[in-house]
Amino acid sequence: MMLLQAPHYAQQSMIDPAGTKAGAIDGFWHFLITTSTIVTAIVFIVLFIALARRRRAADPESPAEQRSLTNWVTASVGVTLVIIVVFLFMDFRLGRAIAIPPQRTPLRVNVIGHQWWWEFQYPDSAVPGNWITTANELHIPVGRPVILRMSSQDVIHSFWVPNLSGKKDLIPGHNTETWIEADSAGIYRGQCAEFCGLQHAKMALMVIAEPERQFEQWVLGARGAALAPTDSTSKAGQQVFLTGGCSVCHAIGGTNAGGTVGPNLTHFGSRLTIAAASLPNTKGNLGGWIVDPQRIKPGALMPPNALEPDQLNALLAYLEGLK
Ligand code: HEC
Ligand SMILES: [Cu+2]
Repeated sequence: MMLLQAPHYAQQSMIDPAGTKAGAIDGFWHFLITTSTIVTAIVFIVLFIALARRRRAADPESPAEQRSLTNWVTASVGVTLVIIVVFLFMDFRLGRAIAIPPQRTPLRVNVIGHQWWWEFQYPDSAVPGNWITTANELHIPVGRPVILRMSSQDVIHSFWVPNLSGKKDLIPGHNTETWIEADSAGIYRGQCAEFCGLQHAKMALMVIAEPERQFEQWVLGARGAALAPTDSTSKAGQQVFLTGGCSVCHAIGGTNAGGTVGPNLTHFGSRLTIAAASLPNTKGNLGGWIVDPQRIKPGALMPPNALEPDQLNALLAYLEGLK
């Protein structure tokens, strides 16, 4: 996949943190793994020593031997308890520490879960209605906390971008909140982490973290309506889109397509992937998707489309041109 070779593309991993929050979780995870490994090693060493000694002991049933065994067991249970209480205490402390985002002007984004894709809205407090609505790719500025206000349109989903943050559920009819922050620019893959139906596995997302200036530029572009098509092929493609039923489910800013069942396609041409990071956004993949989404994502809530080859070509030119 071309995307995997893009500069700064981070492999989805919780032990390769790229933000303070993920870093704290990673640190704790390493502490748990190290402690558990040491304990396991000690248990095995003691087990082998005990096996060897048992054969040599003169009288294993003697009161002295029994007392010694009781002491060993009591001590081990005591140490285990202490370790578990320390784990518990550290876990609570970490949970509290990462619950509240750093006190710096945060960016606020609404996240809405759908079967099986992600909707992102950037509210604009200065000009209400001047919102950005996009899908499956969450653009954020580097070094600034991003507060995500989450809900779901259908079933429970869970937002998880391992390199940036732990999981948080998206619950229908109930808002939840979490925050993320990226320390360095890059593309971080995320994944729905709560089984949500047939295509749960293909409900991924990309977080695109850019330096503040680049992010502001993206905002300016994303806020605008889609550029009107200029060449005749794209113009024909727009007609196919507007008359072919696509606009019942999809919105494109600046046209009268206002559907909200599927992802907003206003700037679709600038997305890296299609169908919740199922495939790279290439003309070939897009054509395959439009003709038969069920081949790529069986059960996806988009019907197949029987289009004449020239209709399809025009439609592809139009959609890929929506930068
Ligand atoms: C019944 C509603 C419906 C209709 C009609 C429909 N779509 Fe979709 N479309 C969806 C849904 C839902 C998704 C998200 C599927 C997923 O990722 O699971 C989607 C996804 C897409 C995507 C990928 C978007 C992204 O950002 O990943 C494109 C492109 C697209 N549709 C184009 C079209 C075109 C072109 C037409 C008309 C020929 C069309 N759709 C008709 C519901 C619909
Ligand atoms: Cu899911």
